[in-house]
Amino acid sequence: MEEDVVKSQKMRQFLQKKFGTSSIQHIELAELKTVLEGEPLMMRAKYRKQVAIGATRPVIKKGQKYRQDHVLATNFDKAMKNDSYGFKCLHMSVSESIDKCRVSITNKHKTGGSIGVRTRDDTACKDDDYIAINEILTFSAGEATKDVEIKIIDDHGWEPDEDFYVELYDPNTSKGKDGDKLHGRDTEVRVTILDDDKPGQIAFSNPNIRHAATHSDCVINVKRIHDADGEVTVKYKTIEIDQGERTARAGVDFEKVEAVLTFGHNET
Ligand SMILES: [Ca+2]
Ligand SMILES: [Ca+2]
Repeated sequence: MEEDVVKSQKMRQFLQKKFGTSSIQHIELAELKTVLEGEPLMMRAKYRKQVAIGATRPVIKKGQKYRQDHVLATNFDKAMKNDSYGFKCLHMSVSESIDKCRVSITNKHKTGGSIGVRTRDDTACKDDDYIAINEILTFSAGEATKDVEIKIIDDHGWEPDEDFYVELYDPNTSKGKDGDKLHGRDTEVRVTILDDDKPGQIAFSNPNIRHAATHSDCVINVKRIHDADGEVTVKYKTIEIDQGERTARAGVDFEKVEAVLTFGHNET
C-alpha cells in the first residue's frame, strides 16, 4: 500500500516536471507521446548535427558574448503547441558574459490580451546565476510579438554549464502572478548559461627539493598555471615515502602537515 503511494507520488512528480501539471487530463496526447517516444526524427537529426559541429559545447572565450538557438518552435507539430501564445526558440545557449538574454513571445492570433512570463530555476539559480523576472505582457490587437530580457550574472568562478527556464502562464486568474503554466511544448524555453571562466591548474614550482637537516623550515612553492579565474582551494599534506632505513619519518625527521591552500581570483 505504502509502495503504491510512493509510486503515484513519483509519477505525479515526473508529470509535473515534464509537463508543468501533475494531472493527466491536462496533458496533450501528442506531448505525452513525444516525451515517451522521443523527439521527432527530424529534430534529433538536427540536434546531432549541431552537437557534432559544436563538439557538445562551444569553446567560449572569457568575456565573449555568445548566443546560439538550438530548438525552434517551428520544428514541432501544431498539435503539440499552445494555440494562443508561445516562444519562438525553445532552447538556447548564452555565454555568462552576454549581460542580457532576450526571448521572444509570439501572439499567434494577434488579438489583444495579456500573458504572464516568468523564470524558473533548474540547475541555474536566481540571484546567483541570473535575475528572475515575473512580468505581465499586454498585447494590443494586431501585435504579433514581444520580447523580454533576462539579466545573466557574470562572475569569475568556474562552474558547470547551468540551465533555467522561462515559462508562460495565465495571469488572468485569482492566482495572479502565481498562475498556472500554459500547456504546450512552446510555452517554456530552456536557457543554458555557458561558463567562461578557467580556474587553471595547480603545480609545484620544483617537484624535487633537497633540504639540509641543519636548516629549519622547508619552503615549498605552489603555483597556479595557465589560467587564474576565481578562487580555488587545494589540499596538501606530507606523506612518508617508504625507503626502508632511509625513510624520513613524520614526528622524527619532519613535522606532519595537512592543510588547505587558497588562491584568490587572478592569484598565481
Ligand atoms: Ca565569467
Ligand atoms: Ca563563472
